[in-house]
Amino acid sequence: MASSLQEENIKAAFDLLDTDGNGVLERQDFDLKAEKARKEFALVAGSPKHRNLQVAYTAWWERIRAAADVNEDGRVTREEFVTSVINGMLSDPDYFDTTIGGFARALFEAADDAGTGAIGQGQFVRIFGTVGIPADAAEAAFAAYGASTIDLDTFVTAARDAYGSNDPDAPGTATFGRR
Ligand SMILES: [Ca+2]
Ligand SMILES: [Ca+2]
Repeated sequence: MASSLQEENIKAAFDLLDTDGNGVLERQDFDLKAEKARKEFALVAGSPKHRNLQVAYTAWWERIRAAADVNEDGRVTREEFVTSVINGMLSDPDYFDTTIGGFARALFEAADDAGTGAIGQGQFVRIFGTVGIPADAAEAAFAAYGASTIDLDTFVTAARDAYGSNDPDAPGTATFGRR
């Protein structure tokens, strides 16, 4: 069974992903997210980093759609989403890497404009801002690392924990403001 913490975070993820706020997830919600990140990090349209973002968001949407859109109308309801994520987590140990991992990497690379392989608090907050997470929640999540910068692997783990950690003390778990 998924814990109530996981379920709360998955519900919060749905609300974040429903970018246009119409109560269902559709391809457009993910296109809007990718565009928001492109603007935030001033990526040149069609550049490799921009394409990576689009590919990652589209892949994430397709994964959600394939698992959750039972009636194949191109729309995923909150209930469909929660059920599919919980089933995915329980049945596939690589679920997060294949869903969240790609998009987290693409966002990290978009923010890491100097290509140093590390990002500071400001970049971290901007990344989470493009997803829809308030700055204070992102700052608190970053502060939990107790470091001035974090690397890609740490960031991917943070994104994974925000989404589905069962450990209330993992730094990323509180990203949605819930413990
Ligand atoms: Ca929507
Ligand atoms: Ca549907």
